[in-house]
Amino acid sequence: MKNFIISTLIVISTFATVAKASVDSIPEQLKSVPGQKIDHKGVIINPTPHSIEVKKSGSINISKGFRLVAPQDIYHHVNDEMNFLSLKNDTDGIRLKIQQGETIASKNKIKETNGSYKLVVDGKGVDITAFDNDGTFYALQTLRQLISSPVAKNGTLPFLTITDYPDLGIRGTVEGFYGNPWSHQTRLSIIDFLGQNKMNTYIYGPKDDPYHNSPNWRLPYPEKEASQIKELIDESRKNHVNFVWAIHPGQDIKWNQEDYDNLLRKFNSMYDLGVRQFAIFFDDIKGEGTDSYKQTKLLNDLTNDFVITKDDVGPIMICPTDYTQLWANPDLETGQLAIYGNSLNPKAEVFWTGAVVCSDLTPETLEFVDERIKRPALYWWNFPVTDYVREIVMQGPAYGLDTTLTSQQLSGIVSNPMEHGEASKLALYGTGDYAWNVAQYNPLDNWERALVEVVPDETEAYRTFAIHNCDTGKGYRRAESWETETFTIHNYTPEQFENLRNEFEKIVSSAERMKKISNSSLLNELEPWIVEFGKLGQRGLKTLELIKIYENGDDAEFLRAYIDNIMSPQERAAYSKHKVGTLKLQPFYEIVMTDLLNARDSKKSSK
Ligand code: 14T
Repeated sequence: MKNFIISTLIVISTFATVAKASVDSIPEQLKSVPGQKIDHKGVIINPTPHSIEVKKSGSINISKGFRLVAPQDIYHHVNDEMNFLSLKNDTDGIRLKIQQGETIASKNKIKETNGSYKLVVDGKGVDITAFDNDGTFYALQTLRQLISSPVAKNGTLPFLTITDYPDLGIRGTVEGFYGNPWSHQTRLSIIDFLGQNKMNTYIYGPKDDPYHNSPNWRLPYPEKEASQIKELIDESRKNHVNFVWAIHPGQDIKWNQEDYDNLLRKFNSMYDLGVRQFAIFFDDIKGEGTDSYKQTKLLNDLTNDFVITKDDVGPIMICPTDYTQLWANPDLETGQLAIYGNSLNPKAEVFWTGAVVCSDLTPETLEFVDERIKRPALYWWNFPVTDYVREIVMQGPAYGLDTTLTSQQLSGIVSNPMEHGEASKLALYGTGDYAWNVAQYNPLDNWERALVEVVPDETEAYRTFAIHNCDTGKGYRRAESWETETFTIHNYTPEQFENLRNEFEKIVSSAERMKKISNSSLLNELEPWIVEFGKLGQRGLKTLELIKIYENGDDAEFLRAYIDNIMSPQERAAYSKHKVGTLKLQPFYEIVMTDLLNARDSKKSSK
């Protein structure tokens, strides 16, 4: 036992030195999150509408449901999307009038762009004018959110006018991580979530799907997988989401007729399942597959032989091997990006991840890539992906996206999420908000709203869990625990002590409450981290007690309590698989434990 304690103490001091270095040097940019919480006056709509004007007075009673007035051709189509409304045919319901099309849009001075709409609530009812089908769908999503907003709790909607349209054409997610691909259920749920938040793109490209990757990209999906993909496509269509199927053939592709035919055959089999847009990923490969000219020729040939001949297939998206400035050859003639720019079909979308693999979206990095590819890049945001830090669950705000950018600089943004799909919804909620309304994007406010959306029944508990589970420790660093102040045993005020104790208590109770949330898929994903979170809370409380025990001066009692608060090797092992509070709270524990022991030692030797 004694040996164990001594060796543990040694281990701890080693850990603590590392931890101490990191807590003392928390980089300035990890200390806060951009944006601020806003009072939305009970009207919560995501993504943030471009313009919303709530009238000072006037409201309609919606408790009796709606009566749809729309031209025949859109009546049927809209009816499918309205199951959230109680639709009536009698005269009791509030009139919901829908008009759609370019002519009516231009007459009403609505921006003539895909997805654009105007929604008016006044004495006559609800009036929707949309540019196209997507616009009507988005208007109905807005209406759905209005109805479930706090302002409508009493069964009324205030008079208001919303004018709205997306800034970026491509908004959504790329299932592009290493690790367990999402389950079928998760995918369905994500696709619904995308539709509900006006995102229009789901790119299917999990690295660990054998039929996406080498060598089996050549083979058709087995029956079960094929029928599930069909279901995903159906679900996507209902949600106005483009299902883009990606292939990752570069690791073993032979640039010959046989493999070209293999690719064509695979694309055709995916087409038969209903896929209408494709992506080719050449990331993370070595050897022949990286050849820029061959990649370009392949995309161009496929565009001619497949996309154009089918005529209902969208432009191909391509992820270059040079997908980040970190290793992209910058040469304006011989670099891969320049070769794409000079010869790739101009309709092709080209992915880009920024200055490094996981990085912020900046004007500088887009300037670099756009100049070379000669088109606005499609941003592949490696957030909240955690395939390089699987012990972390990323629950922090979606920030690091420049709010001055326009569709001239980027065609869209897709977030590469965690293998934990439900837990990734916080980040997708932000990505969609940014892509829809770039200039007004407010990361912190978005996160506050996302927490309510994802865990409506235990939002406070989820917030406490999330705020302490953001940073990666390495790679794409994220602010964490930004509302919590820690301290050292040598320097703290009673108030700081009290605040921190309250926080650790909140952590313990939040961990308990999180076990009761109704979203059971989210709970399943988070469960091991929730367990660790509860233990961290307990450990923190004991650490604070220990400081007081030490100050009281009873050495025997101190030693007993100290040993009691040492993490056993088993506890360490469990923690190392599911880390929580890595930026501030766990380092606080490590540092205090070391400092207390050192303080006791120097007190003893000075006697
Ligand atoms: F395609 C790319 F844009 C991309 O980001 N590719 C991968 C992606 O699948 C992965 O999820 C992501 C985050 O880890 O980064 C890329 O994968 C890497 C990047 C590296 F720098 C794998 C290993 C690396 F060393």
